[in-house]
Amino acid sequence: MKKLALITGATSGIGEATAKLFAKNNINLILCGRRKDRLNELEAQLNKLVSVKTLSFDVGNKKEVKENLNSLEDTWRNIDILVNNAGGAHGLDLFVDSDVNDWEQMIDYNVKGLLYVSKEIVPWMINRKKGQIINISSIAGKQTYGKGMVYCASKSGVEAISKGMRLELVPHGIRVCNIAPGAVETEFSIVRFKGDENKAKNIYKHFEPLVAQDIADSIFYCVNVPSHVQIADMTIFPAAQSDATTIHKN
Ligand code: 8X3
Repeated sequence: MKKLALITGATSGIGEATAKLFAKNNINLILCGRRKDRLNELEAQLNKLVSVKTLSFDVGNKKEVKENLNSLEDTWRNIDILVNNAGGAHGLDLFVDSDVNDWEQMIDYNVKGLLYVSKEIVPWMINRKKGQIINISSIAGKQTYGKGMVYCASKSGVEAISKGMRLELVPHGIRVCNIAPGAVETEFSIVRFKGDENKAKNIYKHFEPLVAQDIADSIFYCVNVPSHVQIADMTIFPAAQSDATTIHKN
């Protein structure tokens, strides 16, 4: 029987690459994101391969999360794999210069959004006594760097949530995997720098960054290990990176 995965933040980057890879490998999909047009495009591409449902909502809005996930018919609630990927960084500034709206977005999406989505889906997994949860964290969740304090705090939150979920869900047959990427060239830095594409491009100059596909491949590896194996934590850097702020550039 085909597995079913729900992916948040499926409209771009790691979420989109994961959706495509899952579809190629016969995993049915519930794709969630804010941008309806992108969801529709992706659905049109992938429904040739697998069954696809799209839900357009904002993970930071608890009412929207509840309503959308509870609109799923019973068969779509048999979710085998939840990929909590939605989130991002807003701003790269000293705390004293940083914008309160940026903090709120990062905490609302990266922490509260992940919790809102999981709160609806985890009970369905508990009922089925199985499931896999992949939380997309960041090296920023393991190492705090200057000008990234609130982003790092939000991703430290993801790390704590992954550990807490594992403690509570392992007895229910649910495996929890935390994936912490380093520098991945996606829309991540464009969003962080509020649309400044040059500034974003500079981050990835003079070394070969990861691409979304690299993380999708890692996610796919984690969901395909035998059922007695649980990849608890995976940190993935480009070959040129050695910690959050150390990148060997040519
Ligand atoms: C993305 C990687 O290094 O900007 O989470 O924190 S980093």
